[in-house]
Parts: sequence; C-alpha cells; structure tokens
Amino acid sequence: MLQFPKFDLNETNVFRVTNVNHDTYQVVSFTGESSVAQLTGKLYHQQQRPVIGDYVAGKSNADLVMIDKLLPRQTELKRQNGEQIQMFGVNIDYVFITMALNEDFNLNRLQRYLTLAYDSGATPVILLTKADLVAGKTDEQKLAVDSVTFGAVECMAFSRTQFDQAHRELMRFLKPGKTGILIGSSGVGKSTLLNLLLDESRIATKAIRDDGKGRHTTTTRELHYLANGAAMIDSPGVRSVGINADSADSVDQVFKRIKVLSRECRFKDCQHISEPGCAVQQALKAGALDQHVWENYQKMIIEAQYAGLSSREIENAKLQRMMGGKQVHKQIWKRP
Ligand SMILES: Nc1nc2c(ncn2[C@@H]2O[C@H](COP(=O)(O)OP(=O)(O)OP(=O)(O)O)[C@@H](O)[C@H]2O)c(=O)[nH]1
Ligand SMILES: [Mg+2]
Ligand SMILES: [Zn+2]
Repeated sequence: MLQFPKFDLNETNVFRVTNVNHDTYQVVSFTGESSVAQLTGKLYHQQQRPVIGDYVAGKSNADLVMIDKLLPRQTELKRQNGEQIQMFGVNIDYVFITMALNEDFNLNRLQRYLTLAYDSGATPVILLTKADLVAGKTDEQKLAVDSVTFGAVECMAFSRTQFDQAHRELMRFLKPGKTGILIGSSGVGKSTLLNLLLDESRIATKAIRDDGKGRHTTTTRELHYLANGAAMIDSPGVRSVGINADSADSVDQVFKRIKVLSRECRFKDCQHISEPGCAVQQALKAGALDQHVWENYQKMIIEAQYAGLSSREIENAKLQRMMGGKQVHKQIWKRP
C-alpha cells in the first residue's frame, strides 16, 4: 500500500502520475498497481496538464484510467524559460542536487539549482558523486559547498566504492510516502544512485565520454516507487539552469574572440571538434585559447539553444544533436 495524501475522495479514485508521454500517462493506484491513463475530454480542454508526480482523480475502466481532475499540488519544481515554464516534477519533498566532484563541480551552477529547489517549496539535499576520482580533495570541496549554502543544506559525498553508505544516507530522507527527485548534469550518476535504491538495474546507465561529458542516457523523466513506498524521480541530465532564450547573443558577445577565430576555419559549418583546418582547435593546441573559456563557451551556447524550448523539444533537440554528432564523425572518417 502506498501512502497518498488525504483528498476528499474515495481513495480508489486517486492515482499518481509516474510517466508522461504526450497525451498518454502512466499512473499508479494506492495499491501500487500501475495503469495507462488518458484525460477525459472535459479536462483535455482545460489549460492545465498533469505532470510527473501529480495526484489525479479518475475512474478505472478495464485497463484504462480516465483522468477527470487534477488534485492540489504541494510543491512544484519548475523553471522559467522566457515565456515558458518547464516542470521538473510536482509534490516533491526532497530535491537531490547531484553534482560530480570532478569536472562537473561548479558552485555557480549549484547556487542556481538551490534557488530552483527553494522556490519549489521542497528541501534541497546535495549529493556529491565520484569522490573516487578526486581522491584527497573531497573535504575541501565540501567546505566550498558549505560556503555557498552557509552550512544550511545537507551535503554528502559518495564514490562508487561507498554505495552502502550512499544507500543508508539516502534512505534517511526517503521514508514511506516521501518523494525525491534527482537533478544534475548528464553523467554525474543519477541513474546509478536510483538503481542502488531500487536494488536492481532497472534503469540504463552509461559510461561517460572520454572528454568527461555525460551521454544523456536518461531521456525521459520517470517516477519510481522503492520497496518501502518512497518515490524517486530520475530525470535526464539538465543542460542549463536559468539561462534566458535571448542569451544566445550575449554568449557570443562575451566570447567574441571565438567567433573571430571560427571565421578562419576551413569549413564554414565547422563544429570545432576534429575537423581538419579548424582554427579553434589550433588556437587551443597553441595555447592561444584557454581550454576553460572554450568549454564554458560550448556549454553556454548549448544551454542558450535549449532555453525557451519545452522539455519535449529539449529531448528531441538532444537526440538530434547526438545523431548529428555521430554523422559529423562519420563524414570525417570518410574523408580521404
Ligand atoms: N568513478 C565513478 N563513476 C561513477 C560513480 N557513479 C556513477 N559513475 C559512472 O558514471 C557513469 C554515468 O552514470 P549515470 O548514472 O548513467 O549518470 P546519469 O546522471 O544518470 O546521466 P544521464 O542519464 O545522462 O543524465 C556510469 O558509467 C556510472 O557507472 C562514482 O561514484 N564514481
Ligand atoms: Mg540517467
Ligand atoms: Zn573550427
């Protein structure tokens, strides 16, 4: 039996949304049984749509649940992208901000995640992963985190070899009826942690790329119930936190030098990855362009491109980028 909040309804008519795919939903009843669900015509014509973590009222009809009402939300984890609002999930108690201690470690980004979490009404918890990759530096990095949070946010560091400890620490929060969400960059180990809590490898994880970047293995948000009746939402790696759609231009302003450099590239549509005659790569090798400036530039461009898109559009854009990336590589290999 799952512990749903009390609503003024027969509990057999209350469901929780665990997955959203266009107009089709996956819901779970308080008995833990999951079904496919759709909206009734009446609800469909209203503006609001259920999102992951929502409690809804509906009637079970054969194998299909017809949702006719959205029930009040306790918390909403969202961000504003220009005019659009992107929902990460609702009715969340704990936002597990997941950040790896290696290249991913970034206090500015952490601060933006903390703002999102506080705005949502949920409690943030900071999970620092991959401690094994930064041996000896962990304590120093934890102090740096405390300087941002004034010590007011629980922060714990794990590594692959300390999964028992990670499990124990996370279960302190994930009591029956509680809901958490894992957010953070791609490849920081969100799905790895959730698998640990589910005691089985239900969710795909993938080794990160040689350049230390994640591969965007998780592409949809999904709510999973643990054996004890707590819930955890796994989400795809977040590209940006709070960057405005019109910042694509200002990014170019800040890094004007790179634009100037890229005019010298042999190919007009050079991606500056491994194309021959790439002026950006040459400048990097020669030390004329700082590797950090370059990495920040790439990140910000990608973030700015995704800003203003809905979560579905972002996922599509990500997929296209990944496929596009592969094609670029193939073309290069084919060149004599
Ligand atoms: N060295 C090390 N590797 C880890 C640790 N935790 C996870 N990994 C590895 O990091 C890689 C990425 O992990 P995932 O769990 O797929 O990352 P994710 O955050 O879910 O990534 P997306 O789904 O792309 O957002 C996997 O190869 C994991 O085995 C850790 O503590 N130390
Ligand atoms: Mg994942
Ligand atoms: Zn180039």
